[in-house]
Amino acid sequence: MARAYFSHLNYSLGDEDSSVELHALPADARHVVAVAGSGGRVVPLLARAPRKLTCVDISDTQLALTELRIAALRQLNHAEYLGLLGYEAMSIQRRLELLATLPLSGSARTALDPVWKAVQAGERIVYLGRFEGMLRTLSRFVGLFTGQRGRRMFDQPDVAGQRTYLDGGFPKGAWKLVLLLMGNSAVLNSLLYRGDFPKKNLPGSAFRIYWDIFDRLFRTLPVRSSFFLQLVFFGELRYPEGYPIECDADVFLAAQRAARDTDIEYVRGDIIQHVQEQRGVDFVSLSDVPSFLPPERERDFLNAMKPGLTPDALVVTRGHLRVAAPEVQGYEVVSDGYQDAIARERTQLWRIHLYQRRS
Ligand SMILES: C[S@+](CC[C@H](N)C(=O)[O-])C[C@H]1O[C@@H](n2cnc3c(N)ncnc32)[C@H](O)[C@@H]1O
Repeated sequence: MARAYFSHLNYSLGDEDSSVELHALPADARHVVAVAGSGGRVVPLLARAPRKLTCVDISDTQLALTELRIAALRQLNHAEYLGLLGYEAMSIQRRLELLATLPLSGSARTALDPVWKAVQAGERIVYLGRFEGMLRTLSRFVGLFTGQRGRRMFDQPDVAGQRTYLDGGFPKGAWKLVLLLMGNSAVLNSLLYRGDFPKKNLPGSAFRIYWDIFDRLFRTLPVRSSFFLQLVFFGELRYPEGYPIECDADVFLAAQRAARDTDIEYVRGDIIQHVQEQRGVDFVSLSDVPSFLPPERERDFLNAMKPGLTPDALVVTRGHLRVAAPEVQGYEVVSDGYQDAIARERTQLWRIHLYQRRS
């Protein structure tokens, strides 16, 4: 396991649109177990009011940031939540006042000390992670290479306009250079993973995979609606219609109501092992954890979790350049039933799979 990589604040906003997991999660779930990450991928799940939510991560810092988000969700109104996290403008003074009111565990407070300092220095929480820093660096290259003609994609009136612009004014040659850079895993490695990048197993070059991802985004989704595209082109979020789903007012309010009743636990450790030790888990959101597991575990993680799951539990996985192909005995692969939600996912970075336990 890539311990060194995962021991700092790696994600503060992330690169997943959790609308797929939210769509797949039934309203009557008893126990949801989810990889914490920044917490932004977990908060929306509360909108379905599960009886219990366990946030699991091998990183104290990621768990602490998740605890902060959930404390903020319980305590703050929507505008305060967006301001505190840095989606919207807010004075440093006000952010510090709000932070001071949040009831956090001692360990979360300690782990988040650097976050406090960054907020004091005027930084925004959602951009503090290493991954978000990497995207900001990338956006500078994108700006350098594609300039105003690249950003003009965001001025197109609709998806049809984007398609016309893509085949007309968009600087395709410069864009190709950017993707060659992005597709070069040595560059990504040094920027983000410091050598712990999971080994790609999808067929085709990384360049081709990125080319297809962005082509799909430009041709099928309003570009302003994708926080990922905004980060790539501007290094920050400029259009609220593309904020991640935790910011959606309806999702926020439903999650807030539930957060006050749901039994929420934070567990440091391996999520596969944690599920295995439970009984009655009916939904597992694994993100791309399987891609980081040792080969044998990557193959048998579905088997390993069986003792912890209810007879029809749902497991959701994501894979980027590396996609796990687990043994599925005792499960039905139900991904096809979710293709519409997967096609609407606003980053398009992921191969998303859903497995339903069948006994
Ligand atoms: C794999 S997820 C991906 C993050 C994501 N793309 C996002 O948008 O936030 C990253 C989180 O998984 C955690 N992690 C990695 N392997 C894990 C494991 N075996 N069990 C629990 N958490 C794990 C990491 O510490 C990190 O916070």
